[in-house]
Amino acid sequence: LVASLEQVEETYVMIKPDGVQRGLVGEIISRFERKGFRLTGLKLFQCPTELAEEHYKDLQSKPFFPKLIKYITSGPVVCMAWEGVGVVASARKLIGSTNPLQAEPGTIRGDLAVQTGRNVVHGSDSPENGQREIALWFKEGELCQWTPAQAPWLW
Ligand code: RTP
Repeated sequence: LVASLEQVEETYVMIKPDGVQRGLVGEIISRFERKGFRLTGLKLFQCPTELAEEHYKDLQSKPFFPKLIKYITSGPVVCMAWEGVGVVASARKLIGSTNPLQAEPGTIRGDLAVQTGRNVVHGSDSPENGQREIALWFKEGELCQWTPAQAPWLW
């Protein structure tokens, strides 16, 4: 009841190729599920170069941009859409700082990553980017809006 009055948002979370190849898919999905967010999209996907470049277009001028594109396209990623109250900021908290050295223990990067260039997961940085990125990575028929059969104690 209270949750319905608050801001329900959507965010795009992506397990990067290192996360997939290190066998961390279940672990990472589990953290978002246990928190209480709702999964509305999920797929394993080999990202083409053009899509990686579009996703990271704001970083185009950075010196690390070519390396970043190579990293993201180096193997399959897991694309996810998550829905919930404050999910954008909350997902960023669960993920931890960009540089795993600064990420707190208990966060995904704090627990599971070492280097900025191999930081296992992505999360949208604003509700607007959440919408933009979900539209970029998913086709309409790939997303499911659903309501649990029982009372939604968690959102
Ligand atoms: P993300 O988009 O992946 O969630 O990461 P973020 O917001 O925490 O960080 P951002 O600054 O947007 O950078 C995007 C991704 O680029 C890689 N990166 N490499 N100095 C470097 O080598 C460097 N800096 C950033 C990271 O994979 C970062 O997550």
